[in-house]
Amino acid sequence: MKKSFLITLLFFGVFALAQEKTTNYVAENYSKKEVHIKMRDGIELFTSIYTPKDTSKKYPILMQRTPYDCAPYGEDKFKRSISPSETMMKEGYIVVYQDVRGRYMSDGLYDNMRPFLPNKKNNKDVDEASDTYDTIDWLVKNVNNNNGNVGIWGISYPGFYASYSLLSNHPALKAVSPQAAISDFFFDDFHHNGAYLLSYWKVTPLFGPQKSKRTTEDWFQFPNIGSNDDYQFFLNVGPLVNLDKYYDKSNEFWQQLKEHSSYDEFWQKRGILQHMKNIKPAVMFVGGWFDAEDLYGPLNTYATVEKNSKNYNTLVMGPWSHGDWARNSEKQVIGNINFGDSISGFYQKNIEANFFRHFLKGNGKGENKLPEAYVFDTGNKEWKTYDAWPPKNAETQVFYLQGNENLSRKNNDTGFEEFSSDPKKPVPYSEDVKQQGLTPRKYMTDDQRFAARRPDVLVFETEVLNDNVTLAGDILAKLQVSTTGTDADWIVKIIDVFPNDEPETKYVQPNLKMSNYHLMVRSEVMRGRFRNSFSKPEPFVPNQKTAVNIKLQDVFHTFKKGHKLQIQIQSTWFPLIDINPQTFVDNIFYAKPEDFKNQIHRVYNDSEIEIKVLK
Ligand code: PG9
Repeated sequence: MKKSFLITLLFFGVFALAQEKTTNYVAENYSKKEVHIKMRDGIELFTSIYTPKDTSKKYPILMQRTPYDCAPYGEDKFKRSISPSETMMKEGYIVVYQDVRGRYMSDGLYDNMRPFLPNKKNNKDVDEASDTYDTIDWLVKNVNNNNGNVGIWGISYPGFYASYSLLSNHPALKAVSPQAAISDFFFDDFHHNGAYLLSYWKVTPLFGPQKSKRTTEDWFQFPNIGSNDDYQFFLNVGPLVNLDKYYDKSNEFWQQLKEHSSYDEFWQKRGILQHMKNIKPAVMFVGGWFDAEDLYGPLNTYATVEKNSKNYNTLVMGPWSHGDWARNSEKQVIGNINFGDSISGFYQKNIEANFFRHFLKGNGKGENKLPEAYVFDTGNKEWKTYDAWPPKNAETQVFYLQGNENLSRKNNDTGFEEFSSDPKKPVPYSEDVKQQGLTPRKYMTDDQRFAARRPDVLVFETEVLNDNVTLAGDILAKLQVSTTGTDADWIVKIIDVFPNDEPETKYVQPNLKMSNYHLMVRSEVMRGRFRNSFSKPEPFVPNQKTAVNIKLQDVFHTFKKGHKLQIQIQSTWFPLIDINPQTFVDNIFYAKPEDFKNQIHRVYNDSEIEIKVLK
């Protein structure tokens, strides 16, 4: 099996396989051309163009720009499915796929999250926006039977290029759907609030070495760690620098990750949010409430465009993990939880196809009856629509982390809870011994009982709820902490505790029961050194009470009557993220074995959890 197909399979799950049945449809109904389009600096980008054989009408162009190949290559070989969905494939569009600069059959050098150049001076000043402009310009002038309107969509890294396309300012670009769109690698994918995602280490080669020529084959190798026990492998490795033996200097990305451990100019100039203003095309951001890879991106890019632009800008958030909405699964199951039937199909037919049809084939005036926010309540398991996100009637409420594991609206206790945090026995992020793919996925809805029963995880819980409580929007953990050390990570988990009589289902893994299931609804880490600034890390003063604020990404979840709301606080989360030595060092990637020290951490009872509750 071709490695890039394996990569697609890993990132987008069975989606690629499940399309077997539509293999003939594309070949029977579309013709295919492959071209190398010359950019303004002379570099040529490989572009694959699928055009409906029915030439009785003109079609808009739908494009995806990707770092993950445009396979199969060859004008006589056809993708199993094209377009964002089967619905749109059968409706008929001219569908275009392009290898971005420096990838596979395109020329030039790759630059991870290539920085946008706002003030281009000449044709040598190129970026993904200029490449998109030059590509669109060539397509509308050279592809037969197009109606002059262009749409762009993409999931994940292709989602980043979709967001980026909004900066091209080509007049033919009318509708863009960035989906699970990366916005900034310091907060999406490879880092969360400065903590390095060790769980991504195996995938580093994907963006590591530069290719030397046009190729339809992968030019990188994933490491063989010789073990299926991720926790033990990474614990045995110890300090991150010991991983160097797997990646040589040609793996540029591994060197960049090690050299830029703070939010320095390297990462800052690669973030796209700073440029998301005065956007003209219609935009529909899509994401999954349980997307382990890119949750920060869609939510924050949508909010930034909403704040800085007057264009048609909408949000769809479903009960999905990474890319689920593009699959044809009848049941929407993530780990142990089934969120319902035909959820992706509903989205594809009634939301996504409507968006593109209206702006690329219709009058494009925005009267397509789609709401500002189409969001799925992951507790009640139902779609809701709002004219704003977060909803205008969401009210801020505060809970306090009180004594006796009490999560209370009252702040009576003036003490603290404390635990010993041992780098040699970090809290596992999952009970699963091996991560299922090259990137984390299932843990987002995993049961958290295993953690609640550890002495190095603090638990705070409400009484059994007398009424439903619907959280809608972000969550702010305003922790008051101290440590005997000079650095520490702080992880906050929001958990829906099911009642003991919760009905069992066939989806729950054999060693678990739905009775008393501790469903993780949201989680986030703050690497404590970055509590005041992501670019200027600061040590803790030992034993000094210190504020650490952690914003957890939005949720839309009803905690039902009979359930409990639980908060867990811990300082290791392994090997999802790397281990903080708990001694302040310049760069954790170069920490030495003697820096890793057991420390006593305290969480004071006046710490607050600020939630947004739907009235
Ligand atoms: N955002 C996803 C990813 C990026 C980089 C490495 C691994 C995964 C994605 O593009 O699927």
